[in-house]
Amino acid sequence: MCTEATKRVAHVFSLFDANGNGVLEADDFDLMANNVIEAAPEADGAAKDAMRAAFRQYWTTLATELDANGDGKISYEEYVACVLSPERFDSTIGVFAEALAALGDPDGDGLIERPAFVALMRAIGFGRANIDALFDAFGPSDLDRIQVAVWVAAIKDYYAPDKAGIPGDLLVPATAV
Ligand SMILES: [Ca+2]
Ligand SMILES: [Ca+2]
Repeated sequence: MCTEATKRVAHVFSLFDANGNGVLEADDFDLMANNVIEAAPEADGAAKDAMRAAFRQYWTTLATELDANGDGKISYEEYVACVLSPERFDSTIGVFAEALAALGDPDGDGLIERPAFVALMRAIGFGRANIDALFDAFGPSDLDRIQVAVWVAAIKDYYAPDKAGIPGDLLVPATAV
């Protein structure tokens, strides 16, 4: 895996460790799911349920793949080994990406306005300047909207172990200007 990929997922690990105790647990994912759903008040119930389910699947994939001793905690080293293994994590991140992007497109027209994008990404914990840099990298339209499909693809790329120099790298604090 490349350095950029490691930096990307290290940042997500720090954000997902919502209670800051250095390991991921089921509680972290429940907390994160609630925060993200609250950031999309216009989304319908089905989209919110899908997001909750996607966070749960994210957690259960980690727990099933990694938590051999069953103590309900995932370390950074375990996390990186799993999420950067496409054969173990691709389908989970695909579900997660679709659910997150759908929350940002409550009217279902396939487009996401910047405020909706910013609200969701702030809820996860990314920095405002990083979020705007990413949105700009997606090439928003004149109405400052991006395509859902572009965002979904970028989320999947974010977890790709061999990709560098991608828009998702803009979310890592050290690379922001
Ligand atoms: Ca934690
Ligand atoms: Ca829309």
